[in-house]
Amino acid sequence: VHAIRTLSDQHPKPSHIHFQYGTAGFRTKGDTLDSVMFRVGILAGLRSKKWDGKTIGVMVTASHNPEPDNGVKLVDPRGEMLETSWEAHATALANAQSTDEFIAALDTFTTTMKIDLSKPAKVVYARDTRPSGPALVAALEDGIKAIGAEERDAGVTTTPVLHYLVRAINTKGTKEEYGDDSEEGYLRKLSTAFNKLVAGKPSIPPLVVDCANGVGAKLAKELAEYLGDTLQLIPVNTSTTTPGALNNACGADFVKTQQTLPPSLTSVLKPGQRACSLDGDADRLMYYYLDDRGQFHMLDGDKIAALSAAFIGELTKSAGLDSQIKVGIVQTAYANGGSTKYLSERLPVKCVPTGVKHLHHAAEKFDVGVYFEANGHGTVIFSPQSLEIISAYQPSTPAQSTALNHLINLTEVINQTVGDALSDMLMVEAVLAHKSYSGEEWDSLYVDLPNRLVKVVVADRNIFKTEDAERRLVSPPGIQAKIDELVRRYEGGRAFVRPSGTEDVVRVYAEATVRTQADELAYRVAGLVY
Ligand code: 16G
Ligand code: ZN
Repeated sequence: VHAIRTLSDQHPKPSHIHFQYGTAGFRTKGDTLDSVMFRVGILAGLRSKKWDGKTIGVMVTASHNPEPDNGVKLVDPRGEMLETSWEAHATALANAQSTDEFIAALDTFTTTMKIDLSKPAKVVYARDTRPSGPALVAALEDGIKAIGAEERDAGVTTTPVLHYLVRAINTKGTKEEYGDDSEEGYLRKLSTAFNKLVAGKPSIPPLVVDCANGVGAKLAKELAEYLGDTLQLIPVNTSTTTPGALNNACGADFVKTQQTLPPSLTSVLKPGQRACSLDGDADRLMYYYLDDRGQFHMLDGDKIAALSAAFIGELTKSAGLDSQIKVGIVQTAYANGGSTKYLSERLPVKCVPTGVKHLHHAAEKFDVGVYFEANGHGTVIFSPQSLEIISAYQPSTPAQSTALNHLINLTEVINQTVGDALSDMLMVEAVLAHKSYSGEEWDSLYVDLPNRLVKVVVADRNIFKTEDAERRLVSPPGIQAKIDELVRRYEGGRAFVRPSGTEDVVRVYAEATVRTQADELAYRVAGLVY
């Protein structure tokens, strides 16, 4: 307690701020997060003790948000996001005003959670390229020190690498070993599986990778070396030290929200060529291509889900495993209606509230769960049982054997802990190579309905409550009936309103068969909540 008290005094909580551990952990202006980092260090240590000394991860990043923002989130022992019930504890600890209050809150917490303080604790942490990162990591280290946990600094790396490391460390030497617990181990695992997947396929055209001027640039360059000639990566927007460059007019979020090519790529990308954008911490991926006339076409998370789910379904069938391994899809309300229609005609589709934890948990209920948010965050997870079935399976024909090997390599190329832009990119390229698809052919799996997303600043977003996976508003009363009434007037109309989990706004989404109608519907629904 003495160490905690002394160090806590050095990391005072700013008096005017209320912190909240939300869908993306704590996230706000980087220069207000010092006390939060210190306390998260302690919390990570306690979480590790609760898990009997298993390694807990801490990622310092604000992802696609502007450069001055920063944030922090915890990673559980299997490389997954922090268990939901601890989010409220994190929030409570972060908001204790004085050192005395903080220590009292810690005391209550460890007692009610029955945390045995004599247990060992291990924490591994990493940060993205934000300028506020080093100081925040120093505060985090003070917290880790204060609770007496063993620390491992994974340096500057992507969010998915940190998730990978946590799983790799905790499975080391077990029969579930996930890979070597290093960045090299990660790169080797992904590239080896990818090279096997595309061996013998026609050569893949070079791929432009927009790195959002973030940490993905470092990993993309390293990955390029591991891939060698199999897939030539052309990383662009790699200025990780230029002030203000991060996520600015580039990156996955820019592409998704603006539905346009990053201006920095206009001179790089040629008609017919495809490219992809990562976000600031490389856990989101957006694809796009220019058609022969130079027209931009976006291939978002829904398109990635459609492409990969179909391929995995075909492989399980060719391997003779389709009766034992069922593929399912998880989406959110933001999934384009075109994708939901296409997918639900082929596979079971579940809709859940926004945020990776919801998608991930729903995906775990399938043998193979393919989950993607439209914004490009997602992955594919194989249940432990299906992994066992796959590894024990004896194919009876050469064709079955080939399909089985592809399936095994896919499980290795995919980072199953969390959405991972580089891993997803390799999965997409492998599928495209197998199907001999161009961007255009991939795009034509189904047609996206025109859609519009608007944000509305309201006095209090907390009065907005939703149901049915955020597709309907229950509060304030009366609004949903008016939305229904509006939607009926538009062909192919669909619209919903939900409070943002990361910004102090309410979001409105609308789609319709015709572009102008989607826009009009969005603005009229926005008018209802304003
Ligand atoms: C967070 C979520 C992301 C979601 C977004 C929605 C994680 C790791 N990230 O960034 O999945 O799409 O929030 O933001 O869960 P919103 O609530 O502001 O619309
Ligand atoms: Zn991100």
